[in-house]
Amino acid sequence: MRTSDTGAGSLARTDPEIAGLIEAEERRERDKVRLIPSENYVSRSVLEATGSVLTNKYSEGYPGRRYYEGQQFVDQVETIAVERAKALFGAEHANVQPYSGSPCNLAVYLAFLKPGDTFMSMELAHGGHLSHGSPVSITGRYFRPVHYGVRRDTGRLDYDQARDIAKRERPKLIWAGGTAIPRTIDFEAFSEIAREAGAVFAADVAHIAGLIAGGAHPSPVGLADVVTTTTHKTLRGPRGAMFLSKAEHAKELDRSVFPGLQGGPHNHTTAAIAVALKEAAGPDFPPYARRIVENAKALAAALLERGFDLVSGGTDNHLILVDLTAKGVSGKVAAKALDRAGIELNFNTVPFDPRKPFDPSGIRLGTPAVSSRGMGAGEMRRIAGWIDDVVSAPGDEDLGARTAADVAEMCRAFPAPGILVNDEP
Ligand code: DSN
Repeated sequence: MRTSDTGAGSLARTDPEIAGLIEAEERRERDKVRLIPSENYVSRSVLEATGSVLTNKYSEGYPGRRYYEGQQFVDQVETIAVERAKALFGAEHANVQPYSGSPCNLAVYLAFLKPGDTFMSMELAHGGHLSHGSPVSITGRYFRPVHYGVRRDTGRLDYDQARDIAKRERPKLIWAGGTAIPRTIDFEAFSEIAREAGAVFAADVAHIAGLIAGGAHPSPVGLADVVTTTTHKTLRGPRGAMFLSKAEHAKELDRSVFPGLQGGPHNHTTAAIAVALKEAAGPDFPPYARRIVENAKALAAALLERGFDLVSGGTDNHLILVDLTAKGVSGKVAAKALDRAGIELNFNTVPFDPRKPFDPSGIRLGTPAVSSRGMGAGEMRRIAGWIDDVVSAPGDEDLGARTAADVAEMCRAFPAPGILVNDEP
């Protein structure tokens, strides 16, 4: 017998308000060109695992060493996820329990540093991440960050500066990676800098993990002592995180995640990570990773043709950072106008930005989600044209509405993975 909260469509019956909002979000994701470089579309299989009964289960500890009974299936799920992560990235050790990217990075600090210790990372305003020592993050308050950045003349990462700072400051830990880096990261160079400084080398590959898995970006695995990543960006899994490490650091890092920072892992997320890792090991994944980069290059070229100023002059990966100063419009004004026009991206600081982070000079965009829909170079050129039109007249509401309709029309030809809602008769 069915009760009121079981069976297909139960959410629509028990909580139509939330069900309606989820359906509205599905339509929004279906009808928009989504260019936020840290976002994507997961498969229906990943969504199913995320929405499973595994959310009911507590399992503090690690497979075979839990503090609660009833782990017959959860242990298998986590072991499969760990083994798939190790195999996909060629790592000696993996841990899939961190709740998300910042807690995962915090585990690295807990394993290797004491409060007040010095570490080195990329300056947030140059493309780093909050958890790499921003003054508003616990990582900047409890430890002592020193930062490298990009060169003013090229917009590219300044490895000489990083080496000089490492020699001078002798950080205990060095981070490579960030959230707004449009160029290939030279992990060999960072490994050498860390070795010279006697520092632990940590690579945060959250943005590019899917490119690495698909062979479209060099891997730091084997060079770095620990590699952290979220699982929901280019890797196209659920919201979560994991780290990969050398075997010698496994114990300390595992202990930092549990019991150091977390209680029970989110087993529904672990299962979905396992599913995503299986997808990432499949034959469709390398072409998807290559398409992301090809699309980013096509979009960058079309924006350059239209006079946009791209930080570093272009892109090698999934991400484009545009400095709108010469266009006479702020990043925030442009991002909001583009969102009304059906093109979703985010405002972003650019290196040496004279404006404040909440209304900076740039916009950040990327191609993971549009590539997951199967869009290609022709669509990238259309998107660049729409961006140009809207950024040139951000206050023109008719233009915004017309563009949004054109965007939705184009999107209809490219079904979004995981999205079931369909208004077609
Ligand atoms: N918030 C993520 C991004 O958008 O890059 C990083 O954590």
